[in-house]
Amino acid sequence: MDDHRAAMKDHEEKDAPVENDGLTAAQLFANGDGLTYNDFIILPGYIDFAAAEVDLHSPLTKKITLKTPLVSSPMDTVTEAEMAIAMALCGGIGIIHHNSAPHYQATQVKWVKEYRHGCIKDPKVLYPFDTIEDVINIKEAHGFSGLPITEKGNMGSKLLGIITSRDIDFLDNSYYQKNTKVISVMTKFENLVTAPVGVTIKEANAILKKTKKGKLPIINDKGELVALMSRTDLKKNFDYPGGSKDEKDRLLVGASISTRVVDKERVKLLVDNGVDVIVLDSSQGNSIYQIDMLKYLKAQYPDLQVIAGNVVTIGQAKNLIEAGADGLRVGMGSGSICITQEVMAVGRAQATAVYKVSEYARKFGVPVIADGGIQSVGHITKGLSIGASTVMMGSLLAGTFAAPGSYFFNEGVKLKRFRGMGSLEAMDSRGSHGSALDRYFQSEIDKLKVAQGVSGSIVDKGSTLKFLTYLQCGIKHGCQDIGAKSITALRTMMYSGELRFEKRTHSAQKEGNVHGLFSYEKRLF
Ligand code: CPR
Repeated sequence: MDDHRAAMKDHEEKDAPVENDGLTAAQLFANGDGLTYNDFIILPGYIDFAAAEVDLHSPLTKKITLKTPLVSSPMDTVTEAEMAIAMALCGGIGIIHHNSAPHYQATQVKWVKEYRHGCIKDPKVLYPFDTIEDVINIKEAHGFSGLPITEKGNMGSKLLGIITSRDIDFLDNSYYQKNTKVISVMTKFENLVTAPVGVTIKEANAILKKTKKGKLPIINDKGELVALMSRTDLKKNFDYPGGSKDEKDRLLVGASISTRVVDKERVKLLVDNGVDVIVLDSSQGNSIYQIDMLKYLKAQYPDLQVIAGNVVTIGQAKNLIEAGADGLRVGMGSGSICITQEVMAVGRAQATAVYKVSEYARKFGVPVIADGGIQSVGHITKGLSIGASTVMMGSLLAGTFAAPGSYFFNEGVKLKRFRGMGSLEAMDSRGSHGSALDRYFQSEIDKLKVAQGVSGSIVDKGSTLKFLTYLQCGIKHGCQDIGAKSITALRTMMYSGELRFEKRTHSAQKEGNVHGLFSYEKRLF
């Protein structure tokens, strides 16, 4: 070969496309193995933008787009009003569970829709003869202090005072002190800063700023407590401008229902209270019951967005898309508390399910939620990179402040309860409030319940809002490494084959985790 030809060959090789490095998503999922998020890794791309510039907008349903692709699961230890508010403030959405009486669920929806920054909807209120120990317990269980005390110990009764950490910090720990009645140590009404009913958020904010108080009780002309504003909640107005909102500037919220006919009444209540999206909650969504309910909802409430599921195959997805689904929830047996695959012998590895269903559903413009099995922020980025538009989380959010339930201690570790919705414990609780939790318990003739999940506890993860901010930043950094400036770009890169993946052997997975240390502390943010 002469010099000229050798130089030409060199040149051609340098300019040759590098598509052979790694696999396309289609190749990754081609051979029929069931892959989980841990079984593959995304190869890095080219960075020419800052992580902060990454745009996280992504569709939840045909008509609703979220600013952040995060959804909290309709589980009774994950999503009630407080979690849904936190999710919406961060640009995601919470789906209120239906393991409760219809009016209870509808009230949760109402609280989210009526949420005004700074106003605590259902504050803990003390009775004058409650004790310091009660205050300490509330502080430990819920993480807040600054409790109003009223004549009858509830809202709507005459305000007598407020008790804050400052009132009790210097009391010693003795039996006597713990049993001291709050009335004798509280800051009394005459020394409180209050505001009258009708005060605007702006005015309340100015008062809190000026007085440097943490809480501002709102009272009527009879001196009765009607609302409580909180400084930390007011601050959220400024810290979380990118919330998910409807056209009336109210936070977005979803709610789950079962496919039982009685839940047609439940939906009516939810719609009356302003719900934005309904999730049909079945572990195997491809059923005549779900299809009938879906058709009914789309006919009865044409403007209501309905997410159907759960599905893991193209066949299941096809039926629900044809019946009018506005979004699909994908996952069967991948949840952290789940024993469905073990007990029912049915399900699918989550990454494969997400890829297959998303690839099919996109042809009909139906977005997919990757539901379950999200153990880290990396898993979120992986779910989005194989076609999901949003991800739904249970365990990752359980244990944060806004998850329902109180904290408790076990051997010095601060914990909250977390349970599968098909655990015996969750199913048993349905009798007490007449809910129709039949996701896992199909009909009245099922005399013996077959559990599809477990019940347990989860370690305290602190502030929900901080944790969600960490997740947002994590996804942005992941996208930056990949070279995708938005979630939309990420999906386009995947389907065009530009995004490259690699399977991970067992030892590659071990290598990708912390190894070789005697001890370490894993702090995430
Ligand atoms: P993680 O995020 O905790 O892994 O999974 C949450 C998801 O698990 C829920 O959104 C739901 O789809 C699913 N799930 C909840 N309870 C379950 C039981 Cl008892 N069994 C199977 N899956 C369950």
